[in-house]
Amino acid sequence: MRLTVLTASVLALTLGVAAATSAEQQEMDHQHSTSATQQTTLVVKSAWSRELPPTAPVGAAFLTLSNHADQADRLLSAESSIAEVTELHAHVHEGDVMRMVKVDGIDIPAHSDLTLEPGGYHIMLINLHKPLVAGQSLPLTLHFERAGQVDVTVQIKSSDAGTSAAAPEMDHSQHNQH
Ligand SMILES: [Cu+2]
Repeated sequence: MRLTVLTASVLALTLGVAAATSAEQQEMDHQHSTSATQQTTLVVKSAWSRELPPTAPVGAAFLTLSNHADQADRLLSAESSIAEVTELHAHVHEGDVMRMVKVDGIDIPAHSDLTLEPGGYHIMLINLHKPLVAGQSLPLTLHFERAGQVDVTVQIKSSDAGTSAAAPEMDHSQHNQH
């Protein structure tokens, strides 16, 4: 009797998982077809990162998002095979100190450009699997609420190419504690 109950619950669990997977698949299919038709409405430009010493555990990616659609869109998340964790970050002022905070998303108003740049929004690459070397590039996948998935190639610039002069140095100390 006990075995029967157990079997029944295992079966229910299995069915539940199967149903969820199917729904998830349909959702993904839907997103893919959506992104195919809307891809051109969200354009990613000038994606770049800065070279770092080989021992640096974290890096950051910057880019410009151009939303040509009639509706606002939202960058929800990002991922890269070069980093263990990828987060969306903003900088906040606390007195004279600039501190990075993780954000849940970055809004791009309709028919607008939004630039992620040093001292502002950026995509944080945490626990790098390999060094960021000038002249090379890294892959980045962005997930948008409306435009779906967009793959980007991020160019790694040398640190003396004028990329650091425009903004204050970022405080990465909180990441080093991991
Ligand atoms: Cu950051």
